[in-house]
Amino acid sequence: MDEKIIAASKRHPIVPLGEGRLYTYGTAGFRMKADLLDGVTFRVGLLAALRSRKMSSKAIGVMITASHNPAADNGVKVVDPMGEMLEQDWEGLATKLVNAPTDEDLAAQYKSIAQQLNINLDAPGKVIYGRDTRPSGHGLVAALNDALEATSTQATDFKLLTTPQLHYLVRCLNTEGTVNAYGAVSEAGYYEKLSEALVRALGGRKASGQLVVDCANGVGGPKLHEFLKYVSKDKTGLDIKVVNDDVLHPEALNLDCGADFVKTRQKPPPSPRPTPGVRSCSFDGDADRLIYHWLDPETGFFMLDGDRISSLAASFIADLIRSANLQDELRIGVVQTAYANGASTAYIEKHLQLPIGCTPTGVKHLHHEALKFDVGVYFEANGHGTVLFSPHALRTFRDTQPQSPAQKDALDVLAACGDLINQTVGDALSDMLLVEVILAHKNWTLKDWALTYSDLPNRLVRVEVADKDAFRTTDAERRLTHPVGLQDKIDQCVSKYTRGRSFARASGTENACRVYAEAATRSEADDLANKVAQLVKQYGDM
Ligand code: 16G
Ligand code: MG
Repeated sequence: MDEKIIAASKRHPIVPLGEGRLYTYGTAGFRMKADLLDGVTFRVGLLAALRSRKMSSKAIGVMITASHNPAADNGVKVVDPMGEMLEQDWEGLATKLVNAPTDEDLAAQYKSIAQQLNINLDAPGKVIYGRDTRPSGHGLVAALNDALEATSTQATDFKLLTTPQLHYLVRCLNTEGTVNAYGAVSEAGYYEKLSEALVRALGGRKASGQLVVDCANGVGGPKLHEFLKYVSKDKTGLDIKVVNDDVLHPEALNLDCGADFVKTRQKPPPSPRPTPGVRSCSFDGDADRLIYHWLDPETGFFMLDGDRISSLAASFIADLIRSANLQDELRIGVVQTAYANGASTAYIEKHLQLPIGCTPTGVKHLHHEALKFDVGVYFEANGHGTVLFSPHALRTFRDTQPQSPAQKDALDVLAACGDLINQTVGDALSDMLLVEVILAHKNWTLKDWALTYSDLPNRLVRVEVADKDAFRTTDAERRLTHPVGLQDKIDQCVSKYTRGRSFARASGTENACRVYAEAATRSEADDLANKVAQLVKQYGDM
């Protein structure tokens, strides 16, 4: 085994990052310029081989993607058996394994982790993997496969997939043949499950008007085309026009399009030219983020981000739960991060009267918190999120005897939503179908949806600092404990603005700090963001 790993590792050398710098498994796994990733991916293969054996030979997923990042980047992350993100303790092991200085050290680390965690290396191991459309994905898959071969791990290549599809497949594979079977273990199984749930969730209603879907020139494009083959336009009213679906020119990926572009630039993708009044939405490069938007003929561009999707979904499901007379039986809650617009938080708390949890940035934190509810709605403002239903909730939808046609309808739609909404991770395609279902039920346009509340103007600023690790936070990243004294200064600053709120945190994906600010007016929000950014810069350079 040792020799095999060492020999294979020699074909996938790790590129030293230089003095004191380490590869770290962050919020999105390992992500960087693709040419640094060959050795990293090989080593992640070793980690996945260990993880599968630790998890009683269950299948582990590995996804090769850099999501919304530029085409030249790539990334690799590990999916746990139920389709969740890799368990946090293992992130440290991943970092350790990837930074082993020599091939021999690597093989020794592999064995020592197995020993420490009582992993039987002779047990069977199983890993499945997929990749987005980046050309560098081919080579990285080969590196991954070499690690699986060197460790005699059974490997299945699902080729091109969206990230949420891989999460789906991992869960399906590990629940196959059990009472919790999640679906057929194939891409077709995914489309069948969603298209069938879509019809049930609509319950005879139809989507109206065209929906233009910007696929960021990423893997979402071909996958959405594929999905549409499973959907009857007549039955569902779904009239989708797929745009920015060019996967033949790799450099086009995420370039001036996609969910991240729309969210950060607060404008529609310039191409194709947006038609005023048409309902539109954008996926990111691996189709796990969704942002709705449209160009209003009178008032201009308007965006419905993750906060909006979250409050829409929460209000819809809470209404259904009341119609099903289950409000005393099932607890529904919403989970956000500090980036959620204050207006959305107030709307959910005061108007919808639902409990809210706030967690640090990163999907795994939100997901974990959402599991505490029977129905947990979680979204990051950037458009990543989903709705989790507990086994108890799903059973209740199925087993409750309806006392009226209205109650039956509510129970059926709730059960359908449980199948429509990806239970493993945020999924742009599945979330989009949910939004379409809700709009059809409410007979709403995007404008009706937008009118539910008004966002507070906000601004995000990126600040370069010498050492981002000097910035440490508490209270779900809403307050800084370090550098000492900075939080007081921020508080003083914030207190001068109407409805002002601001926080600073170290990025988990780049070497920089991010400052968020919101206030009653555009100019106040901009001003507050700049003032806090100056403070961060000043303390960062001290
Ligand atoms: C990663 C996270 C995303 C988060 C972002 C924040 C996952 C799968 N992805 O992309 O949820 O919003 O990082 O980036 O957890 P930042 O730390 O650089 O602000
Ligand atoms: Mg993504």
